[in-house]
Amino acid sequence: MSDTFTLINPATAQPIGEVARASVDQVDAAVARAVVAQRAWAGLPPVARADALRSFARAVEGHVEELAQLEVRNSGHPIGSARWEASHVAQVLNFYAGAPERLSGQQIPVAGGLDVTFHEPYGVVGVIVPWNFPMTIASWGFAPALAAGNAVVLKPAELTPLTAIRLGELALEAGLPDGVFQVVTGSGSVVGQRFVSHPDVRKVVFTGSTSVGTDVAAGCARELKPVTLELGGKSANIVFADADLEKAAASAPGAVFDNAGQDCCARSRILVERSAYDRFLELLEPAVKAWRVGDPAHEATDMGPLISASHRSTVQGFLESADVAFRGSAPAGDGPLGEGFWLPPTVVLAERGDRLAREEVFGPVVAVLPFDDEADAIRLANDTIYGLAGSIWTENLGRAVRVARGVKSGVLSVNSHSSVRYWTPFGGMKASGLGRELGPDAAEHFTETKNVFFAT
Ligand code: TAP
Repeated sequence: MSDTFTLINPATAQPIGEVARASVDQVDAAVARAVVAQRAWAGLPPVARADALRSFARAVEGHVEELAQLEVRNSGHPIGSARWEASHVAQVLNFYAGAPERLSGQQIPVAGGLDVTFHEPYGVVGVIVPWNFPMTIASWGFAPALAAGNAVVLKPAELTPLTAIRLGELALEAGLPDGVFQVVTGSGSVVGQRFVSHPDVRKVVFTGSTSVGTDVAAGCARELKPVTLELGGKSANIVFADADLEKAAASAPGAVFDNAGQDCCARSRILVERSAYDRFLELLEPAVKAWRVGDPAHEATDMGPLISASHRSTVQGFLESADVAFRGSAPAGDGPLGEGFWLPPTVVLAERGDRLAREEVFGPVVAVLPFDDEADAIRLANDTIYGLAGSIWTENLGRAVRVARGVKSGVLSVNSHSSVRYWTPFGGMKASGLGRELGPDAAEHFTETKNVFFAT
């Protein structure tokens, strides 16, 4: 096997560079460096770790444009989204820079002595991320892990390593000690698997597909190693007849076609109360047709290409026998973008039980289904193996609360499609994951509690 792999710009299908493919020995060398570096990192005063993370955040802030341009070329993200993603990484680092000084334990009343708990870092944490949001998802793992005193070895997806590599360089330039944060590029079956089996990697954070995540979890279980899993989704956008239908329809394309639908939180099912179904589709059509698909480097673009030719074929496979209601547009022909991996945003009418109503597509395809009443909406929303995100549109507060309690998803929003805020917990139920990232407690999730009793 070659020791490098070629990166492709998905908007043009042209090669943009070569990146190293690490061997098991190279992973082992990175982990060995991390073990040594972690001891010193954890031994620093908390304020020194906080300062180092703030300095890393400032370095990212100072390179937002460069990181965003890399993401445009490597991942096909529209430039506006890519700038948001790079800024988000800086915000996540700043947020968890507050954690080292707040990881306080407890003093527990006991007879005959003093009892205290300590939050101790695991040691080395392996973070494995997918190609859809290469920077942001990486930061959800590495920022709280570093804050808690761990060293991190990050494996980006083979398709999209460029921003991760740059973040590794920025960490060093910002003064993070050598070895505390390393980026190792290579395949999941070599680098990712070695994180699972290596005895000195004491925790794994995996974001990706449910099938690979299940194998990673099984491997970690054999090693008695904790694992956080952020997996697939088939989130429902539930629209009741009493909702502001104009607002719900105008915002629905952004909730599913953002990042060309390659978003674990994509609201890829729109469930509409039967009495509002026709009106909602009437309102949705112009909103989908206005969705601007094209050159990701262009400021006005809403949606770029899919990540690869093979992923586009997979998504097209879902459409073979679909009842397509309407489509948006996408670049075609022999222009500079003609060879890119384009697919127009597509709205299909589905029946309950259809593949498109239950399986994750991970592309710009949304299935619309009618429902009869509140209980039916909850039943339908829960009719998949997943439980990551979802939206509820209604003007009835009591109904919003009842439905939010009934839907088995980790992240829901009412009259909005917001899913990710670094200061609130994020993660999935059922086959969408295990554990939570982000929010006030994430740094603590990268520690083990030690209890010490002092006899007096
Ligand atoms: P996967 O194929 O599962 O890959 C994810 C990561 O795991 C990649 O870095 C991959 O490396 C690595 N990997 C592959 N095989 C591995 C193995 N045997 N052991 C350890 N690591 C391995 O997913 P994907 O196609 O990149 O991403 C799409 C999926 O991720 C979707 O299902 C999506 O819903 C999910 N996702 C979930 C979330 C959250 S937050 N819940 C966020 C984004 C995406 P290679 O690149 O080398 O294959």
